[in-house]
Amino acid sequence: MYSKRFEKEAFKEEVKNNIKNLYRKTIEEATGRQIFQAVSLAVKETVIDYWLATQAEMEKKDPKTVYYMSMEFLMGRALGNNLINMTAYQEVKEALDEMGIDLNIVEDQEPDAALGNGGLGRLAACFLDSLATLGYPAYGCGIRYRYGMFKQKIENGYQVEVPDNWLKDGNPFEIRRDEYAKEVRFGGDVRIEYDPLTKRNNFIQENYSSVRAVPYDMPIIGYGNHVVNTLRIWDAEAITDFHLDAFNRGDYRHAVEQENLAKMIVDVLYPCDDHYAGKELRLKQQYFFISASLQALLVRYKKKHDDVRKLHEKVTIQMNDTHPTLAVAELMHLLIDQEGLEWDEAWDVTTKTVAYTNHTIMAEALEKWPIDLFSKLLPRIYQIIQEIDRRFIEQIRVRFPGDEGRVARMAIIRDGQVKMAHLAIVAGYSVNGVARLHTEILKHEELKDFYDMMPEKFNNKTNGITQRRFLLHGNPLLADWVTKHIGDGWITDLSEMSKLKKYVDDPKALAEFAEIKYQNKLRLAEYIRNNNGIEIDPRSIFDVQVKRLHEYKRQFLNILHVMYLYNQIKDHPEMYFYPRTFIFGAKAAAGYVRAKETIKLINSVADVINNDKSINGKIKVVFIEDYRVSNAEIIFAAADVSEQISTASKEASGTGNMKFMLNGAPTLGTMDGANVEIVEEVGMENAFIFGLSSQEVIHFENHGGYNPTDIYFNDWDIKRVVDQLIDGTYANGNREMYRDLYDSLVNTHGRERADRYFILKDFRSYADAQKRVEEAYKDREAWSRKALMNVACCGKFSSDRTIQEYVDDIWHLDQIKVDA
Ligand code: 26M
Repeated sequence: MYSKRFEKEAFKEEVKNNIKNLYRKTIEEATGRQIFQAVSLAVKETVIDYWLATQAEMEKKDPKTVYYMSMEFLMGRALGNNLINMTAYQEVKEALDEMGIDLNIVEDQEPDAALGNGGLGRLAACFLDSLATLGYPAYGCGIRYRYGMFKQKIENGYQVEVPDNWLKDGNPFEIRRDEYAKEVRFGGDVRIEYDPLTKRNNFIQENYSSVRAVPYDMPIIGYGNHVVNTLRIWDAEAITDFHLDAFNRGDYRHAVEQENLAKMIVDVLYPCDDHYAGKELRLKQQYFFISASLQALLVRYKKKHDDVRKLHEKVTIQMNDTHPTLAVAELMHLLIDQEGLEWDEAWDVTTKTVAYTNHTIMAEALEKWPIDLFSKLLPRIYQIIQEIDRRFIEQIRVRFPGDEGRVARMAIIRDGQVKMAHLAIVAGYSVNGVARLHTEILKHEELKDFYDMMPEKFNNKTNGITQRRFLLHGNPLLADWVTKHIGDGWITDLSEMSKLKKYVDDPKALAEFAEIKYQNKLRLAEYIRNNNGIEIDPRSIFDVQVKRLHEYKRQFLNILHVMYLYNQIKDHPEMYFYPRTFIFGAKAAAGYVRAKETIKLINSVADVINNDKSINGKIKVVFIEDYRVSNAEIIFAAADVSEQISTASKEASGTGNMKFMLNGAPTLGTMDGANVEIVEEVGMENAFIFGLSSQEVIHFENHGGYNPTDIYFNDWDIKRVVDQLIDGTYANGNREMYRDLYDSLVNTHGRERADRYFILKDFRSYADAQKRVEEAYKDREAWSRKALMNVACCGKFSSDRTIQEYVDDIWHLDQIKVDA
């Protein structure tokens, strides 16, 4: 019954029928969007069969399952990826061809599911892909935001944010599961009632507001194995019974309030990934999805098991950063107040069930909730955290008698705040960083106190990416070429890529490989022509920096260097210069002023340089609007150079760096995050490394920083570029437009050091590395060899490897097999 595969004729019939039944139209009359819906629904037919088969297998085997809790899942588009993982892409493409429909165009009709900001959200999406592909039972648990990450428009060089109404035409792959709805309660008071029968205090929440959480399930399809896991995202609704009831009682206001609360909670993803702002609504979002997910998880567990004291034998919960850390206290609440466990029993289960991943050392991103806000919104949860804190502090005092400084640094509740990272570490049975260097910095700097007390919890899990989306789907030319040379084993075992090493000295192979890069550059050039109206030279070096805009990621360093090159070309028109296209893509958080100024600067520099005929097109600068998962696939495939230039120690891992490597773009970067491991795999000679080490940066930071004016006044090329920020060169004579960016480099702002991110300090070394890139690129065959070595050495950076490590060291899941 499950073996229904794509039979071409049946599939074509299905698409036609869908268009007829959904829209009362023929294929010829249907719009692109309608065809997308019809095709997706036809695909869903088969998906559902696999999904049912997977569920049946889980029912039978009762395997241990991971619940990956995340505020973000940056899934991108589903249709193409689903076809790829069902190994049906080619057949469907042919079937549609026969109907006069181009699958590529159909795919382009789908909006990205942009339920995430950047690295952390996309990592969650890659992990789900790998879990299903490796046959591990997993649920992603998150929020079904009405509006995902905003769409970025560039107007007059400035970023403008436009709402992303991604559900407007409906989401064809999701299934609403009304029967699994749960109630989530906010606010009110906790009444303590002694029960003489059980001789226990009962904690009863009263006068609360509540919403109804309704899950929507999305299929997560494993590659070629018929496993379909579930991404469960929660929508919020007003509780209608209550609404009527309240209305009848005349409590109209309360009813309307609950309606509004429900609408607000899931309305929009917070579009910042850098700054914790202490917004009450954000805390509501967190509790909403955590409470609903845990309630559902317990119901599912109890269907097969009667002793919740053994929950950890069948369930593990991974918290994607501190955003889901309320899971610790909510699980305690459910186990104690609903399941009747004693505190110690509940704590034993909880601390064997939850684990925590840290994604940043940036202090401003740490979640610390004001006590008054927290205790009003979540009174019972707050009580529980107080008790966890009280017991933890007792333990610190036993381990480190008399060390009250340590108590102050490690307490969960301190200085009027609830520190979520501390709670996550105290309760988690595992604490992991996301690249080797990052984990070392956590152990020896940021989380040193916790590492001293509980070293056994700490471990590293270097991030990875899924090659199914970022090579097989995103770069079909290279994917086919690789398969032709080494077979298709790499699709599920990326370490097979090392077999390409035998071609790195084969001129014919190198020429073919270079030609594929060229074809991909043509594809990107066309995208840029259509979207930016800029003509770029496909023979120029495509030098690419795409990622969220952040000061620590140093897009500013990149554009200052472009300004420096431009000065050189203007001064020495006769000088040899290999044509370069500098490509940027980045969204700035809506309230991050300096990030937005940097976007404006990049666009201004682009305007000036791209319109200067005197430089013969030697440099072009392109800012790609609305960088997102779908255009990322096109960008990575076409890149020659991967810019990974964060201030050392600041980028926890980076995952874009791995996507470039997979697509044959050498890294130009600092020894930061996973760059360190990339270089270790590919060899120094196949990367371009520059800048301060993390130890040097940390040393400067611990000793009051460094003095950028020493550099400014002694390096005239640097001074000239920095001064051009305030002499009107890139601002039509306006000297104020980039004053703040200028100041950030050379003037101390209140408590903020000048050049906090060591841009001037690293400038020369960056310019030298860029020079080495140019020299290396001139030797076209030697360059292709470097590029191919990057592909050949990328095996470690598959999220399949990462997930296998999570399973072996943290989750201990049972694998499942699905016959179809
Ligand atoms: C916090 C508070 C309020 C609103 C939003 C946030 C928030 C959202 C996302 C904070 C951080 C967020 O993401 C951080 C992130 O993406 N970190 C990146 O994680 C990647 C995956 O591990 C790493 O590769 C990157 O180095 C790291 O920057």
